[in-house]
Amino acid sequence: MECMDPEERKELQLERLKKVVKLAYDKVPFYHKKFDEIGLKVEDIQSLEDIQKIPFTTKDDLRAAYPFEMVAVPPEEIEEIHASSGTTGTATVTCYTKEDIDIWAEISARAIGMAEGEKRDKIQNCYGYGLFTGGFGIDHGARKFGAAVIPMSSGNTKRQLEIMRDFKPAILTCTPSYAMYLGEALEEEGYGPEDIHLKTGIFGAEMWTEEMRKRIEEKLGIKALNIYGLTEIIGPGVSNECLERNGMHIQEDHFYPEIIDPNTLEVLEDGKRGELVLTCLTKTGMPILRFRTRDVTSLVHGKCECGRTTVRMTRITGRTDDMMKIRGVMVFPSQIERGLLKVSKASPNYQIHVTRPDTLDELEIKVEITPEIFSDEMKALDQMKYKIAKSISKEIGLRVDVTLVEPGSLPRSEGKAVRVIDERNFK
Ligand code: DLL
Repeated sequence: MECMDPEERKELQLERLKKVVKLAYDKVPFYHKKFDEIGLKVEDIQSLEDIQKIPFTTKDDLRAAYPFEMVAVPPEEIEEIHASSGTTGTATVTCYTKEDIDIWAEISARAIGMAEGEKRDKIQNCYGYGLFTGGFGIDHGARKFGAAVIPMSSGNTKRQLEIMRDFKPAILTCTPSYAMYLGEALEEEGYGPEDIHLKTGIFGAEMWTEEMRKRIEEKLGIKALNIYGLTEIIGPGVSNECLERNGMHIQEDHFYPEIIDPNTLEVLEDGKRGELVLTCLTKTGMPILRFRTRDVTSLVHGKCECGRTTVRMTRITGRTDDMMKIRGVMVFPSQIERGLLKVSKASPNYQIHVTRPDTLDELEIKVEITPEIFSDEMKALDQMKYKIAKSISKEIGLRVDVTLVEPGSLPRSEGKAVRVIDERNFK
């Protein structure tokens, strides 16, 4: 599949697209209504280009369908359920049939194959096991591949390092920031790459950079590969880098990618950067057509040195909405504002700063103090700071640092306020 003639693959994609469009129209009221509203018939999809006639699906559509309204099969056919890492009220749910799990296992196994996996290998899987798709996605893939999975889940770094030295895993799977942290912790314990046996790492679920890749590779003595995926589509493995580390191969027999201009919503020509839109061609539990991922990337066609013919997507450099992923948790600025303004007398003039001083994300909220409080004593200021931090943490589920700044000191804007300064530099 990965090396097949691209023209033949297109035929397969079209055949699968027609089938999934019919399933979505017949079984999911949301799609039925959307098609009827614009007079679109299932038979109108006769070529891959016809996909552009289909309306987009957004995260809000999926939220509105919470929890199971997008499901296309009877409940007894659902085998596994996952949800996005959104905090209160923002989760999107994905339901998998047995066949969907097989597809997920297959693409995740391909990711392991791309990472030089061999059947005798052990995989230390430090993605979280739970509603998050990371842990189970890699787990399903490792089993399908025939490698041994060490289901560590995230956290407990000391134990992770012990297992890494004693069990001698060949492949590490976790977020890039945790890989970096593990590398540093290994060094602090007085060990180096020569004391472990890793050859590759499959890292994703958050934005990272080439600089970060170099540092991880040095610290752990491995080749670090990028893996992309999202709950709404399936989970990790929608695309993955091969050893060439030259873009992530999209598993095109299962997912049809398009790049759109997020403003005009026009499909862009090959090579242009824009928002990735994905259609699941084979998933039946919850068929998803033209999902706006909000992730910014570009597509690269043509054969890769590795021999695979699947289209590659370049590193994600940003999002077209305001969602931030901080320490793996989805955070919207609106949640921060809500938390801030729940505190009486807190000023609505604020700015969100996200940094990654070392390996972990830090979140700082700068809040202007109102003139009344400004003249107050230190104790009152400290209390204000504490209340704001607590209220925001409650809203987003993450610890935040609050800095109170002088009234009028934050920049004002005549158009949209610049609320978020993300200094993590993913470009
Ligand atoms: O993060 C699935 C996953 C697990 C991918 C393990 C890779 C490894 P969600 O929690 O639904 O699913 O978050 C999906 O995370 O839309 C991107 O914004 C971001 N993301 C995922 N992979 C990458 C990556 C999982 N390699 C959202 N580079 C996506 C940049 C990524 N961003």
